[in-house]
Amino acid sequence: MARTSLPARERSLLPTDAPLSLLTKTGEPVVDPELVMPDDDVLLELHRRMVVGRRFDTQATALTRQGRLAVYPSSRGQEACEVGSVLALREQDWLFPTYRDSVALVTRGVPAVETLTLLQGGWHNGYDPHEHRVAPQCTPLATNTLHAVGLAHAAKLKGEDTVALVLVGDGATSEGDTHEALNFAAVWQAPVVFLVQNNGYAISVPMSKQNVAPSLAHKGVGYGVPSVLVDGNDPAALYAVVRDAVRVAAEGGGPTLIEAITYRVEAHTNADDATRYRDADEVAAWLDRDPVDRIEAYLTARGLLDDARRATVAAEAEAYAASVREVMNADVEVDPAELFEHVYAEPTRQLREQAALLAEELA
Ligand SMILES: Cc1ncc(C[n+]2csc(CCOP(=O)(O)OP(=O)(O)O)c2C)c(N)n1
Ligand SMILES: [Mg+2]
Repeated sequence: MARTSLPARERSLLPTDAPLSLLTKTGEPVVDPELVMPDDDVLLELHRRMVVGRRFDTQATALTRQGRLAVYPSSRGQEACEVGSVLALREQDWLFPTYRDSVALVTRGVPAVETLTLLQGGWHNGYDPHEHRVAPQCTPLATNTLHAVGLAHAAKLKGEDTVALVLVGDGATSEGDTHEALNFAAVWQAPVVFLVQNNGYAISVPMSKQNVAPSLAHKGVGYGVPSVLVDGNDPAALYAVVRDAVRVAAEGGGPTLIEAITYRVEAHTNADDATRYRDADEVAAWLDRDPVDRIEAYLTARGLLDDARRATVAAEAEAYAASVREVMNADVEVDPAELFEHVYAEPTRQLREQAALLAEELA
């Protein structure tokens, strides 16, 4: 039986030494007794969503150059995590993303224009979190870990079948919030899955400057949270591992910490110059482990992906990017007074004063 399919009390607290994988970097299947290859229809959907997600990401970066977006943190190279984790969720589950996870949002069904409102600077959050069961994208690092544990714990108390999946970066694991969240998730056996996208850097700070634990997954052990280390550029393995952690959580087995080893191909955001702190050789080595190429190679070799389907998916991605361009190229009228709305249920005296001051200045 797959190791990650065991009941909670038998699940290993320690991650494996090597990241779990189902596909080699060139797309050959890996026989791993601990993981089950997802069904063909899931693999095809992973491929389709990753191609569309990557095209969205490229389009969003282009919109920063045209001044249509204030900032965009690209997840290029991290599509296996962005798409694999979201497809592993059930409809009733909640996603707690960060600023980097716009591709996860659109994969979850949040309209592109609503996803990009925050990065455009138009509004704090452009979508209804309840409609999609996607919390607002967190910019303060790791605060979403606590939100996710809170929601998961509340769902459990209410007897609801809901799992919370929280996405964080490697850097966010150095924040106290992550540790408080892991501890309470374990104490309460909350139905929550922590997915750490270890993309090698926290802006310019490499992993070697902020962590000496054997892996980030090892950080679950001290809290009693079973931990999994997975190849984050392997969409099949990523999906399988998250799906299993969601199932365990839904069955009352408690939290799981997953560390996915991946790489941020682009700079931190369009405002960052990554050539100042990393070599081109390092980036090239990771491009060689590209998650989209990997699943394409596997599906092609299996005869599941032919030129016709590849062309259909590419056309869908182009049409999607064109629709994103069209809505984002429209000028938006932003009312500065709206800045003060929805900050508190009842605006504080200070907020009212600030709003009045702004109104006065604008007049
Ligand atoms: C609490 C807090 N401290 C500092 C920052 C500034 N900051 C923004 S992104 C970032 C790096 C985060 O790195 P990581 O968690 O690895 O995520 P990645 O950007 O690589 O996806 C920092 C330090 C912040 N947003 N929030
Ligand atoms: Mg990082």
